[in-house]
Amino acid sequence: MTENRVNGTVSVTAPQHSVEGFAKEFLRELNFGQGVPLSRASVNDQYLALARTVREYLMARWMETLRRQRDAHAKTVAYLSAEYLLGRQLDNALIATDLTEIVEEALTSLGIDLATLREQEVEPGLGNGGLGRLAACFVDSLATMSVPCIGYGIRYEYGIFRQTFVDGWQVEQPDTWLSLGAPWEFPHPEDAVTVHFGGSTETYTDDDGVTRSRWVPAWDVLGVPYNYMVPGYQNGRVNTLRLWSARATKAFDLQIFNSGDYAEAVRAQTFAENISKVLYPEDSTPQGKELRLQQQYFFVACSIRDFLDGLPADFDLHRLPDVVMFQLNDTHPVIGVPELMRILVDEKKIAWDEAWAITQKCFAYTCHTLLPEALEVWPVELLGRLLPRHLEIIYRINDEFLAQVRQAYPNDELRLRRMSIIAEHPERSVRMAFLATIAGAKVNGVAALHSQLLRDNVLPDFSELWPDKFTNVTNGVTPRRFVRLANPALSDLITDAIGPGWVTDLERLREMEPLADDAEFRERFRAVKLANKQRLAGVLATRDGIELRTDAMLDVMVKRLHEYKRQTLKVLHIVSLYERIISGELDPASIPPRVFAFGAKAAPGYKMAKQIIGLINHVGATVNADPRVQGALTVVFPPNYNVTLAEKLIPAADLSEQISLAGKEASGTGNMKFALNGALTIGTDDGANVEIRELVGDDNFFLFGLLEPQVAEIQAVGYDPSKYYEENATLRRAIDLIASGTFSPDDKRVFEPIVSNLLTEDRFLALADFQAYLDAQERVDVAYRDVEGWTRSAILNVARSGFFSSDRSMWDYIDRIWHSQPVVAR
Ligand code: HBZ
Repeated sequence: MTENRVNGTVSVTAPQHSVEGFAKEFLRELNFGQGVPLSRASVNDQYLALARTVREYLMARWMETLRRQRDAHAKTVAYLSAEYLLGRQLDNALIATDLTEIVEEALTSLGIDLATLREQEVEPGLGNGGLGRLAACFVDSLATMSVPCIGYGIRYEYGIFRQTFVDGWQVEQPDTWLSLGAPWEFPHPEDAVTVHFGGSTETYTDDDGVTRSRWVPAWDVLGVPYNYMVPGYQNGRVNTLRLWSARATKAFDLQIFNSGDYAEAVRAQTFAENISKVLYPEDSTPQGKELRLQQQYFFVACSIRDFLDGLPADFDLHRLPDVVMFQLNDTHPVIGVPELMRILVDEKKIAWDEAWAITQKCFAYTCHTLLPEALEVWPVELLGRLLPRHLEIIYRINDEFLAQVRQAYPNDELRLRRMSIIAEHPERSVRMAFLATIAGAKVNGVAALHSQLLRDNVLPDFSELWPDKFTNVTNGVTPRRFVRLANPALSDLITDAIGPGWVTDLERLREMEPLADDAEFRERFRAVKLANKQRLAGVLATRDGIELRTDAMLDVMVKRLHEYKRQTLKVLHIVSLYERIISGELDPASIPPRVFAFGAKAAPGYKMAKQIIGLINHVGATVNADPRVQGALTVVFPPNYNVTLAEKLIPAADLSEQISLAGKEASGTGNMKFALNGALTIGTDDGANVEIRELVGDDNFFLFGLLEPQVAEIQAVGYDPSKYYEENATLRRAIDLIASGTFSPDDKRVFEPIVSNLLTEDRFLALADFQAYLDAQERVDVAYRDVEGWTRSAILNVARSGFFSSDRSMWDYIDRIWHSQPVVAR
C-alpha cells in the first residue's frame, strides 16, 4: 500500500491490479505479516496472507466511502441486529473487487492453489438462521447501493455450534471460528465504550429546582469494537459492520488486583467477557436468560453511544431523526428504546416529551415471527435488577401510552390490559414487541402474508389504533453471494444470454424468459445443473464421505429444524415411498430416482427437534442400505449445514421443499435462493412462497396443503390427527412402519415420542396435509419425467425471481421506512 498526500490529508491508494503486483503484495504479507517464507508457509499462513492482501485492495475504498458519507451529512441506517450470519469473507471480497482471476494466476505462479486456501476459511457463524442471514444480505445490498449503513452487532467468540452426528443423533461441538486467526477484523480498543449494569435509581433536584431521576449503576463492562468491511459489488464502496466484544473495565480489575485477590480479579474479568462469549442457539423460543438480556443491552448501548459520539460536538439532538434510523432486527435490540430515552432525558437534559418525539422517529421495528412463543418478554424482576432506570422509563412510556388508549377507547379495561407493555401473567413481564411497536415509526413484517397476519393476529389492537404504522417489506437475498458467487456456471450462462449488469439489477433476469423456449439454451441450462451436482458430489465426498449420485432428482430441504417447518412431513413422504416399494405396491422403476437431501440444526434444548434429526438419519440408513429400493430412493443428511454448504447445495437442487404449515413461516429466504438457482418449489401457501408462486406462475410451482384460513378453521373446531391416521391407509402404513421399530432395531421404541405426538397432538397439522403433499409429489414425478418441460419451468423460475433481490427489499425499506438516500460520487 502506498500513501499519497492530497490537500494536506493522507489517504491510501489501492495496490496495483496486476498479477505481478498481487504476487508481490502477497509475498510481502506472508513474509512480514505472517513471518514465514513461502517455503515454510502452512496452508493457514497462506490463507491469512491472502486474506490480508485482498483486504488491502478494499482499504482505500473503505476510507473514501466513510469520508464521502461524512461530507454528505447523509442519513445513516444503523442496523441493530444480535446476529449476522455472514458466510465466508474471502470469496465475497474477491468478487466485489473483481480480483478472482488475478489472484488465481498470481497464486498459481507461486505454486499455490486458490481453491485450497478458500477451504481454509472458517465462516463466521454469528447467527442462527434466516434472521441472521437476512441481516448479512441487507448490509451487502446497502453497500452495493451506496447507501450509508452501519451494521451493529455482537462479536461472539463462539458462533452457532458445529453439528456432528453420533449414531445419527445430533451432538454439538463448540464453534472455534477465531482459533486460526481472524484476518477480516479490525479491533479498535481505543474506541471502547463503557456499559453499565445493575444498581438502583435515585431522585435528585437539579440546578433549576426540577426533581429528576438518575441511574446509579453497580458494575460495568467495556465494549471493544471490531470493524469488518462490507464491500459493495464492484462499485468502489465499502460500508462497515461493527461488532462489539466485552472486556472487563480497567477500574474493575485494578481495584481487585490492588486488594491482592488475583483469583477474584481474573474471575471478574471472565464474568465481563462472558457477555460476548457465545451465541444463543435458540432461534424461536427465547429462554429469558439473564446473560441474554446482558448481551442485548450490551451491544445496543455500545452502538447507540458509538453513533452519538460520531456526531459533531455541537450537533442538535433534535435533529437526530435527520441523520439516523435505528432499524430493530426483531425485538432483540428493543432495549435501545429506553436507552436512547435515558441518554436524551437524563444525560442531555432534553424534556421528556421532546425526547420521546425524537425517539419515535429514530426507531423502526421488523418482526420476523408469528409463533406466540417466539415473542420476547422479560420478567420485570430481572429487567429491574439489571437495568433499573430503563424499567422506570418503560413504565412511564407505558403510562403515557395507556392514557392515549384510554382516550381513544374510553371504558375499555380489557383493551388496556391487552395492550399494556407490562403483562401480568404468568408473571409480571415486559412485552418487547409492544414496546417496539409503540416506539417505532414503522412496524413491518417480512412477506405480504406475514405482514397481514401480524396486523390481524399478533398486534391487532395496535394496527387498529395506528393503521398507518404498519407496512410490509418482503425479504430478499443477495444475488452476489447466492447467484454470482455460489453459482458461477449459471452466472456465466446468464451473462452470455442477457449481458452483464443483472447482478445489481436483478429484474433484468426477465430478459431470459424467451430463452425458456430455446432448446439449445435449455440444454446448456441442464449442463449447468449437472455440473453443480457434480461439484456438490465432490464436496460431500471430501467433507462427509457421502456418495451422491448425480443422475437423480435432487430434492432438498435445508433450514433450521422446527416442528412448524414440518421436516416430519418430508420423512413421512420418504417412509411412505419406502413402505410401498418393500410391500410390492410400488415398482421402484416406475418413479424417477430421487436423492432426498436434508440440512438442519436443532436448538440443543429442543428435544422433539433432536428426535426428528435422529429419525431422518435412521430412516436414511435403512433406506440407503436396502437393495429392494434399488437406488430409487437415497437419503443424505450432511451434518453442520451452514452458509458455506448452502452455496454448494442450492445451485445443485432440482426441487425445493418449502412445506411449513400455512401461517407459520414468516417469509423464508431459502425458498428465494432455490428459485433463483433454478429449482422448482413444492410448497404451501405460506410466507414468501405466496409471492414466489404468483411471480413464477402456477405451472412452475407445486402448491399443496391447507390455506391459512382453513388451518384457523380446523383449529377452531378442534383438530384430531388420529382421524387422518384411521382414514388414510397409506399414512397409517407409514406411521406404523416407524412405530414398528424398523428404523431403530436396537431400540424399537425410540421414535415412540414422535409417533404419539403425531397421533395425539400434531400441532402443525402434518397429518392433515399428508395426502395433499403426496399428490403434489406425484405431480412432481410426472413433471420431472418431462425433461424439456421441467427445464423450461426451471428457467422461468430464474427469470421471474428478480423481485427477490435484497436490493429491492432495501429500496422498499428506504421508500416506506427510512427515507434515506444513496451517497453518489461527487
Ligand atoms: O427470519 C426467520 C423466520 O423464521 C423466517 O421465516 C424469515 O424468513 C427470516 C428472515 O426474516 N426467523 C429467524 O430466523 N429467527 C431467529 O433466528 C431467531 C433467533 C433468536 C431468537 C428468535 C428468533 O431469540
